[in-house]
Amino acid sequence: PGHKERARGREGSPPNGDRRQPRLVVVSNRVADPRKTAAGGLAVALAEFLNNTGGVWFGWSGKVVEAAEGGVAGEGAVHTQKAGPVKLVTVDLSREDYDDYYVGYSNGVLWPVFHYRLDLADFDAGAIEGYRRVNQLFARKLAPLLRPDDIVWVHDYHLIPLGSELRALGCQHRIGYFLHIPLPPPLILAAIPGHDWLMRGLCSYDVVGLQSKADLEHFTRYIQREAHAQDLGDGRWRVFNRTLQAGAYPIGIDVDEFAALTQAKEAQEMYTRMKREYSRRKLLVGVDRLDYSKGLPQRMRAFRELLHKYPDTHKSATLIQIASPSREDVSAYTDILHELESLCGSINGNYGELDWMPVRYMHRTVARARLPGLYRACRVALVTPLRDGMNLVAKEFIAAQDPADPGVLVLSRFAGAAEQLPEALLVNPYDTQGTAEAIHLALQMPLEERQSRHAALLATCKQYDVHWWCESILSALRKAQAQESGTPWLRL
Ligand code: ADQ
Repeated sequence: PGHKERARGREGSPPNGDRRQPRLVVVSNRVADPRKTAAGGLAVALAEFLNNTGGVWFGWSGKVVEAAEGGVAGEGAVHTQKAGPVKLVTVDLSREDYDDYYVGYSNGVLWPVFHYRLDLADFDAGAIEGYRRVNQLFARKLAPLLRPDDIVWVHDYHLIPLGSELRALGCQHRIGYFLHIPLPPPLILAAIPGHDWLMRGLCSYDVVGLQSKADLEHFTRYIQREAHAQDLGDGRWRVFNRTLQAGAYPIGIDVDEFAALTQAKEAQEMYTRMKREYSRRKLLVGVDRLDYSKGLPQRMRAFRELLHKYPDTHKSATLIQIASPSREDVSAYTDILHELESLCGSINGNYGELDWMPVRYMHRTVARARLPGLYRACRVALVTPLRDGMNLVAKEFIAAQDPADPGVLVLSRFAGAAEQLPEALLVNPYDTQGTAEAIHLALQMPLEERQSRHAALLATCKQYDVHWWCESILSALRKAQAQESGTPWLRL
């Protein structure tokens, strides 16, 4: 059966049809219309799941209003829209809330620290208040919409305290949380002023899902050390007078959908165009949001080292680097843009020939339907983040390959995906020489080795696909007992 049927079969009910299934309420910073093709893997996964089960998707509308309606700063207007079986509920943010919650705290503090970049964190005391304010706003707007047996699933670093804010309003629902980015070791977390408040908020959930075993270990070490958590076995912990289930649930992609996209018209056209245009070259590809966690300058230096050390790659190796614009109102992102542009320029200036440009760099997003064609036309993918929760590009590249003549994945050992994908060529992106050598190996890898590595990688991606991920977390949540509330969950 197709994946849609499988998902529906496992859920056991047509959309909205069976009241015995608890309703799912997903909360994330941004929401997407599940009927439209979204750009990212997560939006696609959640959209499909909600499409099959019905439910609510709650989040920020993406709109910043100069003075929120009603005149009270932070009190955003709520919009409700029906999208097939899914109800989309969104809230506007005031300028001040957007600046503090989104730019200041989420992307100025939590993103860098959780990616081990204390040097880039801007610990502005004001921003944490905005972060708390918006989480309270979300809780206030969401709580009245909840039915008693709803299951609530909160996503990502923007909304860590949402669970405790909902509990403070009396919500006794089963509430789960998934962190899409890495969770750093306790000593790095401890650099965040208010880390105890943040982590206590994380412990208000019934299920805490993390991307990797390493992240899970950091979490359990933290709660043991800082909150004397008691290990109840099987991933269950007693902490702050509650019981929670913590687990590593590595996010996957919809392999079937991606493989089908590879055969569709737009991807085929892209593939043919690339093959024709670069018939004499061996293509390497990088597809990333332009973010300092993705290790783009380090990747370019490794590629430059490859050209320097292995003249056999001249006139042949061509790196197509696509970096989509991201968070341009955070200053660290402008710096990385300039550094990358200057490196690409100097590589092309030093090594380029009239008929060969080693780097094709594009600062834009590629339409999702064309991506599989691009991946398939390339011999090597460079997925070399300095730190990454998972990295879905690695899995997309694997899913798009022709198993008879597959490309090679060069993968950073610091991507969450490395735990699951040891058959990739794992590299340390800080090691320019070592990465250059691995790229050279990838370009020269014989067919048989490419095939056997790819087969193993594809099998893992299929086994742990996005449906497995949704199912595992939701089944943990379904099993979670509504907790006896001896003492009410106090507002922290
Ligand atoms: P991201 O940091 O956004 O996600 P990633 O996992 O690579 O990183 O997902 C990016 C998605 O956007 C992929 O589906 C990719 O195809 C697409 N994309 C990226 N650049 C693109 C471009 N230039 N053009 C078109 N599409 C592009 C966060 C965490 C990750 C984690 C995911 C999901 O940082 O570690 O894997 O959430 O949990």
